[in-house]
Amino acid sequence: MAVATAHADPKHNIKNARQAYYDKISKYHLAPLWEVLKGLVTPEPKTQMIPALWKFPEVEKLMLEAGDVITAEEAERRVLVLENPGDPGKSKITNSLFAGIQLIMPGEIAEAHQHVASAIRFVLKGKGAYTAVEGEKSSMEHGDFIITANWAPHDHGNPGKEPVMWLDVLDMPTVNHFQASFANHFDEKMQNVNHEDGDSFERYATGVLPDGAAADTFMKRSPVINYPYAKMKPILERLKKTGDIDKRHGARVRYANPVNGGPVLPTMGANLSLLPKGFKGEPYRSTDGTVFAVAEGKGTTVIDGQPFEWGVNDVFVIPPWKRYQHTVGSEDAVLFSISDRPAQEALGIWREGN
Ligand code: 1HN
Repeated sequence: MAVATAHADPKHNIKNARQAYYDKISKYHLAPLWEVLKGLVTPEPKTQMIPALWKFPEVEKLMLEAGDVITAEEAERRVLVLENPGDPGKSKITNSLFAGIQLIMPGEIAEAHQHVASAIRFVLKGKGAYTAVEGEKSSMEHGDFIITANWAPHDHGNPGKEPVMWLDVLDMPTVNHFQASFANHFDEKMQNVNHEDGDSFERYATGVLPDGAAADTFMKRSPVINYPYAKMKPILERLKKTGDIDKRHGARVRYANPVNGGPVLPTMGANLSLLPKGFKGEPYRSTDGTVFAVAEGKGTTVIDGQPFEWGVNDVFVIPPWKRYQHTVGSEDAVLFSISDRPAQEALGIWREGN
């Protein structure tokens, strides 16, 4: 009877036959696309990443405790990874980006190294530290945006009196996706400094370019090491004053490569935005997962229907294609943001919507 029942159920038979076939082809490292196709080519972006917010007062407290358990020298870089709760243990905040908070205590240095992954730093708290990038020693002030391009030698130090903390964002997951990572340590702990503080900004980002500015070198990345907050904030105020306020993003500038107007790095692009008091942003979404850091003020961002309330130096992340909307109350707020948009644009896959 059992045999007769199996024959009477053609669906059952075909299932068995298919499974036997799949088992057979797997020995040849072959697999049926038709079983997985719908999950691979999705009609809309699919992500395991979830929206998340890190409150600075909590992070700061825990970060200072790290100062007690490990020195910057032992750690190489004393960084707490901002792990996306949707994908813990991967050192990712989005699928393509790493983010972390770095602490350097008075008297410490973080030794010179270089790697293929590009980094950006957005300075959160403390005064008196510097980062030296490609021979330019740059002081770090709250809100400064500092780039460390692919293979650029860099070291940090804190000759000041206060702990200094900043946000690090790297394209490391992108580099590792391509399995193209290289890194190198130098014999000398610190670089030879041959450019004074602010040199690259003054040379390249004030309306002139050094004659014969190395066009090839700076087509893919900005020559500017530090875009100081003190120079950026007045530009946002100008936009606000003339009403140049985007309905989704507020009064926003894009950090640009002054040689060609392109993004600061080929893999990562950044913006700085002033949300004027009373701002109620229209909804927005885009395929670039975006990390925000709060430079000034407080407000609320509704992400995928969920409200996230933020204050100064908080960091939050919006995964790809999640709809979001910023609102601020009775004071202006300033938001820094960084994403993989330039990489997606270079590949022709970036999209935005509402
Ligand atoms: C790195 O080199 C730094 O140089 C910071 O400060 C964070 C995260 C992953 C890999 C390398 C730095 C990093 C990093």
